[in-house]
Amino acid sequence: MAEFTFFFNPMSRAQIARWALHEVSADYEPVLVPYGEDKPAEFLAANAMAKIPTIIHHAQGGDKVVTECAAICHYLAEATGSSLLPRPDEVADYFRWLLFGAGPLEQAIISHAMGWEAKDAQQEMMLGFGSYERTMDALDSWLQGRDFICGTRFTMVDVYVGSQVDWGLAFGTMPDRPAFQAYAGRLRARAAYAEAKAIDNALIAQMKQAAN
Ligand SMILES: N[C@@H](CCC(=O)N[C@@H](CS)C(=O)NCC(=O)O)C(=O)O
Repeated sequence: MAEFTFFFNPMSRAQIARWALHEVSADYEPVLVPYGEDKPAEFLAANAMAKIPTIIHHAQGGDKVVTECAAICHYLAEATGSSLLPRPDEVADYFRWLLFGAGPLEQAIISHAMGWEAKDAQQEMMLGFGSYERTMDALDSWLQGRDFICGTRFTMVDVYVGSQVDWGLAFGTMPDRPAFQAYAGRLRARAAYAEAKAIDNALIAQMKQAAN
């Protein structure tokens, strides 16, 4: 049995988890979860939200289920003792932006794409991301003069935050700014990014062909 079971669909956020799996050279068994009714029972038992990605780590002490892309990325680095874990001087930036990515950034991007925004200053104050513009400006200014979230070194937080930027630029849900483009360019040069993308893109092509 592989060390990790990976429930995924190539047309989903599971691409983030696959990139993380490849960054840590994980031994994993992919299990395709179709959209619609026919979801594997093992998947539904593992994740009551029925959301992908979901992983099961067949660890020595027993199976561990991990959901949420940000948690999966960090967990994989921890479980494999990866060099992509933050060093002591990177911990603050690493967790600050990992949680920023899973909270304000994701919510700002999705809300903006759905056409939802705060109606007034009172609502903006209550929204964790404030506004789309504030969120974009905060990330943009952080990336000025930095190669990666923690500075010069690529760490696992870049898989998560970087995926949001990569997807945001690809789908036009994030503004096309020089700091975002430069960051995405550095991420796309990673061997593990290319490996994971090639697998998902091939599967997407197969699925499209089968649907025609
Ligand atoms: N907060 C979750 C979101 C996962 C999510 O929404 N996945 C979508 C695909 S991108 C999904 O499983 N949709 C199927 C459904 O909701 O039934 C994460 O970060 O992993």
